[in-house]
Amino acid sequence: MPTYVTRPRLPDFDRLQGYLAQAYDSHQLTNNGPLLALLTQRLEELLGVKNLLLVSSGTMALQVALKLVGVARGEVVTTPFTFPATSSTIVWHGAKPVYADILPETLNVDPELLSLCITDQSEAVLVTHVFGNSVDVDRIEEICRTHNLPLIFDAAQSFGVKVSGSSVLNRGDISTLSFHATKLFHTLEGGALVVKDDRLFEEAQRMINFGLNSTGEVLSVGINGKMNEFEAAMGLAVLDEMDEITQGLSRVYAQYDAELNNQLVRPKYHPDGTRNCCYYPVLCSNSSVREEVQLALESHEIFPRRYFYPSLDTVKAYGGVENCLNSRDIVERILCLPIYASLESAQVSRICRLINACL
Ligand code: T4K
Repeated sequence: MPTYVTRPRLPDFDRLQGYLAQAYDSHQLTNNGPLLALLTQRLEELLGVKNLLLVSSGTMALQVALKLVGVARGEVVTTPFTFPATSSTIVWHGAKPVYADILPETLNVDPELLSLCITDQSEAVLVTHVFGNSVDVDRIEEICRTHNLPLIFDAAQSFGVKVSGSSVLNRGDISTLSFHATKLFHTLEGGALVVKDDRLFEEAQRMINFGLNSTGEVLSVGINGKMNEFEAAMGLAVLDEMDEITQGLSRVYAQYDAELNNQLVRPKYHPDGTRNCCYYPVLCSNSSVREEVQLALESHEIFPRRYFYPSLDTVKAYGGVENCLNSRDIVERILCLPIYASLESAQVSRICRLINACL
């Protein structure tokens, strides 16, 4: 059986059925149903946040976030090393992504380069906590305050991550999350926004429901970005198993740390940040070694992924300037190894042996 980079969690079927039965009984399938309300409450408690709004995907969360802070046709300063959704959302809004290169040690955006990218055309900053490794939140917040720019964090990969003892989702103006099936916590498809400002949060609630208020009046331009009750049911069932999931991920992560050859560089994590162990990225010394490792694993039906590839400053469709040398170097050398809670220790050891033999 092939081993992929991840394996979506399928929660206990009876547990899931218990939640689904509630939707069958109530006939409330979407539009702010009781399962959605319960999931929202449990997530806010677990993550230590307020103003969490569940939506239909991580990409929808980004779309809504940019709209909320008024991004229109100007520039958004962002990172080239992230999943395409981050950049794509900017271009979708008719704005222009301006790429600040990354720090090769952390794979996160370089705050000082980010500061240099700000112009009088800038409308917002949108950066990703890559692989759940928190960016230098203090410095980036300071830069955005100085320039009076809204700050959005793409926290799609940061479920449960803390910085200096509290949730990283509380930083900046808005954080967005992905609850796609491949994430450690998921709702099949889904996502969320965490919005600092109460007024903006109310606007977000309207925005994902066609711009309607509670009495059905159209107050603003909106979209349908809602999560439905079946997705919320899946979220609740996965949430019930969260301890087992995080323990399993930590176990696999620690085993890679212990058994992989130290020639493979691992990113440096935020000094005051926690990790959620959702990804295990390794950096080979050059692209030939990366290719050799990848082929060796694939010949045994083990499929690591080139997250992220390509460097987004090189994507013609996004119209950015190709100036991010660090990011373009990293995308040639990086591989994300398989990691999920049910990945067996024997298979992790096998993966490590195959990789170590290439080095
Ligand atoms: N921002 C960031 C930083 C993100 O990482 C993402 C998403 C987003 C924004 C956007 O959020 P969403 O709109 O997606 O909620 C996957 C996910 O689809 C994507 O959500 C995720 N990031 C990205 C990092 O990974 P692909 O194209 O690599 O997915 P795929 O289908 O190749 O799946 C990876 C492996 O997982 C497969 O090789 C096999 C396994 N798999 C996958 C699925 C879907 C299964 O075994 N079963 C499945 O059902 O993007």
